[in-house]
Amino acid sequence: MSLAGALLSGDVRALARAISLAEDRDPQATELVAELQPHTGKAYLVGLTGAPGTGKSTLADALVKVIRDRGQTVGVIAVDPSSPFTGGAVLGDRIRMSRHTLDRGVFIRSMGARGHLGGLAAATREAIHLLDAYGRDVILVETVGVGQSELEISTICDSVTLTLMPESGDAVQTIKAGILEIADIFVINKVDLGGAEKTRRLIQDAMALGPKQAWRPPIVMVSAANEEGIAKAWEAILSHQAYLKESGALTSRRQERVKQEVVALVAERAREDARRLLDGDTVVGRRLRDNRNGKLNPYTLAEEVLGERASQGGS
Ligand SMILES: Nc1nc2c(ncn2[C@@H]2O[C@H](COP(=O)(O)OP(=O)(O)O)[C@@H](O)[C@H]2O)c(=O)[nH]1
Ligand SMILES: [Mg+2]
Repeated sequence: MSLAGALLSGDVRALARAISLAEDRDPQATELVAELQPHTGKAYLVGLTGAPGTGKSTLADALVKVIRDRGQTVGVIAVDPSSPFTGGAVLGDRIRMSRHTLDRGVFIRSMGARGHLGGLAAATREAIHLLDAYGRDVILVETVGVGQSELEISTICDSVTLTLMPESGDAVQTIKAGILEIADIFVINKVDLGGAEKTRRLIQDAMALGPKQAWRPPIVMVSAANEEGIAKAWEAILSHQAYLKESGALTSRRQERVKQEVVALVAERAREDARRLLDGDTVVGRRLRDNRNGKLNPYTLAEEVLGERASQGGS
């Protein structure tokens, strides 16, 4: 059976293999995703963001239980740019998540960059499509919790939670960094440690200063490790989903996502073409290598690459 056929029939090894191809940025993965496209669009995508250590993995684990109790299947992708099988945090995740290993309704995978820096977002997108085609009802995407990935995640997912913890200063940092805007739901974790109320007020005050929005992100207080408040957190995500559907924002969000994805795919292809043209036996490649005095203008060369690429029919 083809890999696509096996994946659609529910073969979990086919799914794992396909995700590995995506991780390796193997063109086969992109072809596979394109082939599976008609089978996607059914999963609900939830992004879990927040600084490292705030409890995203613990929250993911607790959410998996709630989602499974409600009879839905779930896939978890933990995005970690370091190698997928090194690093204490990821190891910790795997031990924690191991309570779900016998449940066929749960699939958990951490995604590494595998040396393809910059390819992680593309690999993550492909993994999401693969899990979607595989038939998962819900896909949780845990980010590594720094910078760019936080902003990208909001374009990849339908609903985004931002996890904060009390007294860590990360709430203040988050507000300063302008990351507040990506949150559809705020999750204040580790309420068992105390000080959560202060964090809640910080967030509330910061939101009051911001522009009025049709969706007011709720603030949910949880203790993920003690599995307290998790059902409430899931309810908040579901209310956001209902809001997106009723307001039509789900359609526009997904359109925006397709647009971003097209831009990313075109950029990835163009980057490869540029390297190939510059490394190859081409006019522009020779000009680059013949350059002895270091006076070549990269802007001019870029124009030449684009021109040469167009004259070759674009690929
Ligand atoms: N006290 C307390 N600790 C928690 C809670 N949730 C998670 N932790 C701990 O916080 C640490 C970081 O959690 P983790 O889920 O790995 O955070 P991540 O880096 O955001 O994925 C771990 O040691 C967890 O056991 C909680 O509700 N209360
Ligand atoms: Mg984690």
